[in-house]
Amino acid sequence: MSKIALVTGATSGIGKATALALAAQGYSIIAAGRRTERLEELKAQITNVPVLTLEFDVRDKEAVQQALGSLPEEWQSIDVLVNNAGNAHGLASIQSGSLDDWDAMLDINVKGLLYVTHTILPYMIERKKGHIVNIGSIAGKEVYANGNVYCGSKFAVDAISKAMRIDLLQEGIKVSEVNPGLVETEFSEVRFKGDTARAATVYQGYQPLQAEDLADLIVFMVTRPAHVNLAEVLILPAAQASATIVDKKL
Ligand code: NDP
Ligand code: 8X3
Repeated sequence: MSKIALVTGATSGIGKATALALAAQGYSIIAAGRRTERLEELKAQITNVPVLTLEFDVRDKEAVQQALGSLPEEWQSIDVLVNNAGNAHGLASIQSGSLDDWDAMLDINVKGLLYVTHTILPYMIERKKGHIVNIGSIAGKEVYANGNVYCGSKFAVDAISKAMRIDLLQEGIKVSEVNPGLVETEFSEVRFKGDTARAATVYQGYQPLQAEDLADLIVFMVTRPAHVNLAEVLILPAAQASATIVDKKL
Protein backbone atom coordinates (compact mmCIF):
# COMPACT_ATOMS: atom_id res chain seq x y z
CA MET A 1 0.00 0.00 0.00
CA SER A 2 1.08 3.61 -0.59
CA LYS A 3 1.73 5.99 2.29
CA ILE A 4 -1.19 6.11 4.73
CA ALA A 5 -2.83 9.19 6.27
CA LEU A 6 -5.40 9.13 9.07
CA VAL A 7 -7.59 12.23 9.21
CA THR A 8 -10.03 12.77 12.08
CA GLY A 9 -13.07 14.95 11.47
CA ALA A 10 -13.01 13.96 7.80
CA THR A 11 -16.76 14.43 7.32
CA SER A 12 -16.62 18.20 6.95
CA GLY A 13 -14.56 21.35 6.51
CA ILE A 14 -10.79 21.19 6.97
CA GLY A 15 -10.68 17.43 7.59
CA LYS A 16 -12.67 16.53 4.50
CA ALA A 17 -10.63 18.85 2.26
CA THR A 18 -7.41 17.45 3.74
CA ALA A 19 -8.47 13.85 3.16
CA LEU A 20 -9.27 14.68 -0.47
CA ALA A 21 -6.00 16.57 -0.97
CA LEU A 22 -3.88 13.82 0.58
CA ALA A 23 -5.68 11.22 -1.55
CA ALA A 24 -4.86 13.33 -4.62
CA GLN A 25 -1.21 13.09 -3.55
CA GLY A 26 -1.48 9.29 -3.49
CA TYR A 27 -1.93 8.71 0.24
CA SER A 28 -4.26 5.87 1.20
CA ILE A 29 -6.82 7.40 3.53
CA ILE A 30 -8.25 6.42 6.89
CA ALA A 31 -11.18 8.81 7.28
CA ALA A 32 -12.75 9.16 10.73
CA GLY A 33 -15.85 10.94 11.97
CA ARG A 34 -19.26 10.28 13.47
CA ARG A 35 -21.49 10.81 10.44
CA THR A 36 -21.44 7.51 8.54
CA GLU A 37 -23.25 8.81 5.47
CA ARG A 38 -20.69 11.59 5.03
CA LEU A 39 -17.86 9.08 5.40
CA GLU A 40 -19.42 6.90 2.71
CA GLU A 41 -19.80 9.94 0.41
CA LEU A 42 -16.13 10.79 0.92
CA LYS A 43 -15.11 7.21 0.21
CA ALA A 44 -17.10 7.27 -3.03
CA GLN A 45 -15.39 10.52 -4.04
CA ILE A 46 -11.89 9.04 -3.69
CA THR A 47 -11.27 6.58 -6.49
CA ASN A 48 -7.47 6.55 -6.89
CA VAL A 49 -6.40 5.11 -3.52
CA PRO A 50 -7.83 2.72 -0.90
CA VAL A 51 -10.04 4.36 1.75
CA LEU A 52 -10.92 2.94 5.16
CA THR A 53 -13.74 4.72 6.95
CA LEU A 54 -14.05 4.57 10.73
CA GLU A 55 -17.03 5.86 12.64
CA PHE A 56 -16.37 6.80 16.26
CA ASP A 57 -16.72 9.65 18.71
CA VAL A 58 -13.28 10.87 19.78
CA ARG A 59 -14.68 11.50 23.30
CA ASP A 60 -15.24 7.78 23.82
CA LYS A 61 -11.86 6.27 24.65
CA GLU A 62 -13.08 2.67 24.37
CA ALA A 63 -14.52 3.43 20.93
CA VAL A 64 -11.25 5.10 19.87
CA GLN A 65 -9.29 2.09 21.08
CA GLN A 66 -11.68 -0.32 19.39
CA ALA A 67 -11.59 1.48 16.04
CA LEU A 68 -7.88 2.30 15.91
CA GLY A 69 -6.18 -0.06 18.34
CA SER A 70 -6.34 -3.14 16.14
CA LEU A 71 -6.35 -1.86 12.59
CA PRO A 72 -6.06 -4.45 9.82
CA GLU A 73 -2.35 -5.11 9.30
CA GLU A 74 -2.24 -3.37 5.92
CA TRP A 75 -3.54 -0.15 7.52
CA GLN A 76 -1.19 -0.02 10.50
CA SER A 77 1.76 1.74 8.85
CA ILE A 78 0.31 5.19 9.36
CA ASP A 79 2.65 7.87 8.01
CA VAL A 80 0.53 10.92 8.75
CA LEU A 81 -2.02 11.59 11.49
CA VAL A 82 -4.03 14.78 11.16
CA ASN A 83 -5.68 15.47 14.52
CA ASN A 84 -8.41 17.73 13.20
CA ALA A 85 -11.70 16.68 14.86
CA GLY A 86 -12.94 19.53 16.98
CA ASN A 87 -15.33 22.41 17.28
CA ALA A 88 -16.38 25.40 19.36
CA HIS A 89 -19.63 24.95 21.25
CA GLY A 90 -21.20 28.27 22.20
CA LEU A 91 -19.74 31.77 22.56
CA ALA A 92 -20.59 32.93 26.05
CA SER A 93 -19.00 34.61 29.03
CA ILE A 94 -17.50 32.51 31.78
CA GLN A 95 -20.39 33.49 34.06
CA SER A 96 -23.07 32.43 31.59
CA GLY A 97 -21.41 29.53 29.76
CA SER A 98 -22.96 26.07 29.58
CA LEU A 99 -21.22 23.25 31.42
CA ASP A 100 -22.23 20.85 28.66
CA ASP A 101 -20.54 23.07 26.07
CA TRP A 102 -17.41 23.20 28.21
CA ASP A 103 -17.39 19.42 28.53
CA ALA A 104 -17.81 19.03 24.78
CA MET A 105 -14.92 21.36 23.92
CA LEU A 106 -12.47 19.94 26.43
CA ASP A 107 -13.49 16.35 25.78
CA ILE A 108 -13.35 16.60 21.97
CA ASN A 109 -10.62 19.16 21.27
CA VAL A 110 -8.20 18.10 23.99
CA LYS A 111 -8.96 14.63 25.32
CA GLY A 112 -10.12 13.30 21.94
CA LEU A 113 -6.84 14.39 20.37
CA LEU A 114 -4.96 12.66 23.17
CA TYR A 115 -6.94 9.41 22.90
CA VAL A 116 -6.41 9.19 19.13
CA THR A 117 -2.71 10.05 19.40
CA HIS A 118 -2.08 7.57 22.20
CA THR A 119 -3.73 4.79 20.21
CA ILE A 120 -1.83 5.52 17.00
CA LEU A 121 1.62 6.10 18.49
CA PRO A 122 2.59 2.41 18.92
CA TYR A 123 2.28 1.94 15.13
CA MET A 124 4.56 4.93 14.50
CA ILE A 125 7.03 4.16 17.27
CA GLU A 126 7.47 0.62 15.97
CA ARG A 127 8.57 2.04 12.61
CA LYS A 128 10.43 5.04 14.13
CA LYS A 129 8.56 7.10 11.59
CA GLY A 130 5.51 9.31 11.33
CA HIS A 131 4.20 12.84 11.20
CA ILE A 132 1.46 14.16 13.46
CA VAL A 133 -0.27 17.39 12.49
CA ASN A 134 -2.44 18.90 15.22
CA ILE A 135 -5.04 21.48 14.26
CA GLY A 136 -4.90 24.23 16.85
CA SER A 137 -6.19 27.73 16.25
CA ILE A 138 -5.40 31.40 16.54
CA ALA A 139 -7.67 30.91 19.59
CA GLY A 140 -4.78 28.91 21.04
CA LYS A 141 -2.52 31.92 20.71
CA GLU A 142 -4.82 34.77 21.79
CA VAL A 143 -7.90 34.81 23.97
CA TYR A 144 -10.96 36.84 22.99
CA ALA A 145 -14.19 37.88 24.71
CA ASN A 146 -16.48 34.92 25.34
CA GLY A 147 -13.96 32.51 23.80
CA ASN A 148 -12.78 31.36 27.28
CA VAL A 149 -13.09 27.56 27.21
CA TYR A 150 -12.68 27.15 23.44
CA CYS A 151 -9.51 29.26 23.70
CA GLY A 152 -8.45 27.15 26.69
CA SER A 153 -8.92 23.98 24.66
CA LYS A 154 -6.78 25.33 21.84
CA PHE A 155 -4.11 26.71 24.22
CA ALA A 156 -4.00 23.12 25.49
CA VAL A 157 -3.53 21.82 21.94
CA ASP A 158 -0.65 24.29 21.57
CA ALA A 159 1.02 23.12 24.79
CA ILE A 160 0.42 19.45 24.06
CA SER A 161 1.82 19.81 20.53
CA LYS A 162 5.01 21.41 21.83
CA ALA A 163 5.34 18.72 24.50
CA MET A 164 4.68 15.93 21.99
CA ARG A 165 7.45 17.31 19.78
CA ILE A 166 9.89 16.94 22.67
CA ASP A 167 8.73 13.51 23.83
CA LEU A 168 8.67 12.03 20.34
CA LEU A 169 11.97 13.49 19.18
CA GLN A 170 13.90 10.29 19.85
CA GLU A 171 11.19 8.21 18.18
CA GLY A 172 11.70 9.78 14.75
CA ILE A 173 8.19 11.24 14.76
CA LYS A 174 7.59 14.80 13.58
CA VAL A 175 4.94 16.89 15.33
CA SER A 176 3.52 19.99 13.67
CA GLU A 177 0.79 22.40 14.60
CA VAL A 178 -1.45 24.39 12.28
CA ASN A 179 -3.17 27.41 13.80
CA PRO A 180 -5.83 28.81 11.49
CA GLY A 181 -7.71 32.07 11.75
CA LEU A 182 -11.17 32.30 10.21
CA VAL A 183 -12.01 29.39 7.90
CA GLU A 184 -15.45 29.11 6.31
CA THR A 185 -16.65 25.62 7.28
CA GLU A 186 -19.46 24.24 9.44
CA PHE A 187 -17.51 25.53 12.46
CA SER A 188 -19.77 28.53 13.16
CA GLU A 189 -22.95 26.55 12.53
CA VAL A 190 -21.81 24.17 15.26
CA ARG A 191 -20.70 27.01 17.55
CA PHE A 192 -24.11 28.70 17.17
CA LYS A 193 -26.04 25.43 17.43
CA GLY A 194 -27.50 25.35 13.95
CA ASP A 195 -28.25 29.09 13.64
CA THR A 196 -27.08 29.34 10.03
CA ALA A 197 -27.98 33.03 9.68
CA ARG A 198 -25.77 33.96 12.63
CA ALA A 199 -23.04 31.62 11.41
CA ALA A 200 -23.04 33.29 7.98
CA THR A 201 -22.32 36.72 9.52
CA VAL A 202 -18.93 35.45 10.72
CA TYR A 203 -17.76 35.16 7.12
CA GLN A 204 -19.36 38.30 5.63
CA GLY A 205 -17.54 41.39 4.36
CA TYR A 206 -14.17 39.78 3.64
CA GLN A 207 -12.68 36.67 2.05
CA PRO A 208 -12.27 34.03 4.76
CA LEU A 209 -9.93 31.09 4.34
CA GLN A 210 -11.47 28.04 2.71
CA ALA A 211 -10.94 24.47 3.90
CA GLU A 212 -8.91 23.85 0.73
CA ASP A 213 -6.39 26.53 1.80
CA LEU A 214 -5.71 24.50 4.95
CA ALA A 215 -5.54 21.27 2.96
CA ASP A 216 -2.91 22.84 0.66
CA LEU A 217 -0.85 23.84 3.67
CA ILE A 218 -1.09 20.43 5.33
CA VAL A 219 -0.06 18.66 2.11
CA PHE A 220 2.92 21.03 1.86
CA MET A 221 3.90 20.36 5.47
CA VAL A 222 3.79 16.57 5.23
CA THR A 223 5.61 16.41 1.91
CA ARG A 224 8.74 18.30 3.04
CA PRO A 225 12.02 16.36 3.04
CA ALA A 226 12.63 14.05 6.02
CA HIS A 227 14.96 16.56 7.73
CA VAL A 228 12.44 19.44 7.63
CA ASN A 229 9.61 20.06 10.09
CA LEU A 230 7.33 23.07 9.75
CA ALA A 231 6.68 22.97 13.46
CA GLU A 232 4.02 25.69 13.78
CA VAL A 233 2.13 27.67 11.21
CA LEU A 234 -0.32 30.51 11.89
CA ILE A 235 -2.47 30.90 8.79
CA LEU A 236 -4.88 33.82 8.45
CA PRO A 237 -7.09 35.30 5.77
CA ALA A 238 -5.34 38.36 4.31
CA ALA A 239 -8.14 40.45 5.85
CA GLN A 240 -7.43 39.22 9.40
CA ALA A 241 -4.71 40.69 11.64
CA SER A 242 -5.53 39.09 15.01
CA ALA A 243 -8.23 36.92 16.55
CA THR A 244 -10.64 39.85 16.64
CA ILE A 245 -9.31 42.38 14.12
CA VAL A 246 -10.78 41.70 10.69
CA ASP A 247 -11.04 44.25 7.91
CA LYS A 248 -14.71 43.79 7.07
CA LYS A 249 -16.25 45.87 4.26
CA LEU A 250 -19.90 45.58 5.24
P1 NDP B 1 -16.35 21.52 10.90
O1 NDP B 1 -17.46 21.69 11.87
O2 NDP B 1 -16.63 21.75 9.45
O3 NDP B 1 -15.69 20.07 11.07
C1 NDP B 1 -15.48 19.51 12.34
C2 NDP B 1 -15.15 18.03 12.17
O4 NDP B 1 -14.87 17.49 13.47
C3 NDP B 1 -16.28 17.23 11.58
O5 NDP B 1 -15.78 16.36 10.60
C4 NDP B 1 -16.83 16.46 12.74
O6 NDP B 1 -17.28 15.18 12.32
C5 NDP B 1 -15.60 16.28 13.62
N1 NDP B 1 -15.99 16.08 15.02
C6 NDP B 1 -16.59 16.98 15.84
N2 NDP B 1 -16.87 16.42 17.03
C7 NDP B 1 -16.43 15.13 16.94
C8 NDP B 1 -16.45 14.04 17.86
N3 NDP B 1 -16.99 14.14 19.09
N4 NDP B 1 -15.93 12.86 17.45
C9 NDP B 1 -15.40 12.73 16.21
N5 NDP B 1 -15.35 13.73 15.32
C10 NDP B 1 -15.87 14.91 15.67
O7 NDP B 1 -15.20 22.51 11.39
P2 NDP B 1 -13.71 22.82 10.86
O8 NDP B 1 -13.37 22.00 9.69
O9 NDP B 1 -13.58 24.28 10.77
O10 NDP B 1 -12.89 22.36 12.14
C11 NDP B 1 -11.81 21.46 12.10
C12 NDP B 1 -10.77 21.86 13.12
O11 NDP B 1 -10.27 23.15 12.81
C13 NDP B 1 -11.30 21.96 14.56
O12 NDP B 1 -10.33 21.41 15.44
C14 NDP B 1 -11.43 23.46 14.78
O13 NDP B 1 -11.33 23.82 16.13
C15 NDP B 1 -10.25 23.96 13.97
N6 NDP B 1 -10.29 25.36 13.57
C16 NDP B 1 -11.30 25.84 12.79
C17 NDP B 1 -11.29 27.18 12.41
C18 NDP B 1 -12.39 27.79 11.60
O14 NDP B 1 -12.48 29.03 11.56
N7 NDP B 1 -13.24 27.03 10.94
C19 NDP B 1 -10.21 28.07 12.80
C20 NDP B 1 -9.22 27.47 13.65
C21 NDP B 1 -9.25 26.15 13.99
P3 NDP B 1 -18.63 14.47 12.81
O15 NDP B 1 -19.60 15.53 13.20
O16 NDP B 1 -19.05 13.65 11.64
O17 NDP B 1 -18.17 13.62 13.93
C1 8X3 C 1 -11.59 29.10 15.17
C2 8X3 C 1 -11.26 30.53 14.93
O1 8X3 C 1 -11.42 32.88 15.88
O2 8X3 C 1 -13.43 31.54 15.88
O3 8X3 C 1 -10.66 28.48 15.97
O4 8X3 C 1 -11.69 31.07 17.44
S1 8X3 C 1 -11.98 31.53 16.10
